[in-house]
Amino acid sequence: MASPSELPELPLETRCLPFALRQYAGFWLPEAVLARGLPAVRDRFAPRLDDVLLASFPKSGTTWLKALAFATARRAVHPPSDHDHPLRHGNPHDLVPFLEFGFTLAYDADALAAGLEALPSPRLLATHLPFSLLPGRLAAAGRIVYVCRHPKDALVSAWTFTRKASGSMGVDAESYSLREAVELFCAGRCVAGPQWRHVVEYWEASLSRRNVLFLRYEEMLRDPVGSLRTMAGFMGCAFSPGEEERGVPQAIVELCSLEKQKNVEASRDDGRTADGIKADAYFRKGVAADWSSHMTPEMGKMVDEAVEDGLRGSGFTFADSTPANREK
Ligand code: PAP
Repeated sequence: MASPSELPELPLETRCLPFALRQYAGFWLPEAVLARGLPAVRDRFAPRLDDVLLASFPKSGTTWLKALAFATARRAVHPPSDHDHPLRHGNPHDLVPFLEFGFTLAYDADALAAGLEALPSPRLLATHLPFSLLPGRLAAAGRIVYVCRHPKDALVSAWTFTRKASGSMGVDAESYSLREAVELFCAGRCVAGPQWRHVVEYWEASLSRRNVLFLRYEEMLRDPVGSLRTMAGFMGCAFSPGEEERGVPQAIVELCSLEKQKNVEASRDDGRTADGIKADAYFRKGVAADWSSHMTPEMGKMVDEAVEDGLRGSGFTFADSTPANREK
């Protein structure tokens, strides 16, 4: 476990905006997360058996997953048709906190730990941490829902987000090119990278543990209601026949749709999340295979080759992400 005194010894990457990264236990993580977030998650956070942890590599569908999980878990108190539903006013990131980023940014870590402790069960929490860096109790206790996305789309989504939101993070990303982002991604030098390793760890965990559900963003786009039913069952709050009859799963999918969410007042114009990040940067196109509108075929090939290399021997394959498959 990295301690602040060891940090200067760890390999450093400063070209991947918006964060300075350090390589730790095989992954590149924001320096600040290693210094404050990860140690606090390990030392100050007490997992519960009924916690639901939403996990992902960045830009893989986290915001959507947070909205769906919140709307599903809290539907008795906040029916999706409710005009005053929290998802009609707030950003999903403010309803489901990131553990490691919360502790990284917390002014008072003790107060944050106490706030998490005071949350009613089942708590909904999120993380971009790799499975192997979750505290043992967190990996073993609770239910983990992981969402995976095709690497080229996650990469393009991260690059566009960085350019749009970096100002609100105090970073100038004007000249950060896609080519540079591609090269760094292929070397695994991106937030929580290598991406393929992040994915394979959770995928393997989902094969051997009943407390890990592995979802794919592309499959969620293809069948949102079916994916939501799977998730609700896994979270221990399956839809009843009566709810199915009343169309509750469809209403939740509608409430959480990209179109609805990007038009929520808090996520429009210059709205910010509680962390101060430009909220509309979390909502863009939300489709599969958009990488082809940004990358040259050569960049696409570079990523494919790096991913193929990284996946060799794992048995894992990503969804088809050729543009021709976009609408299937
Ligand atoms: P995060 O890792 O910073 O939390 P995350 O939500 O995982 O970001 O990824 C953002 C992507 O999810 C964006 O994809 P794009 O750039 O390719 O468009 C965003 O548009 C998409 N997204 C956000 N909300 C939704 C939603 N409700 N439905 C579908 N996709 C969504």
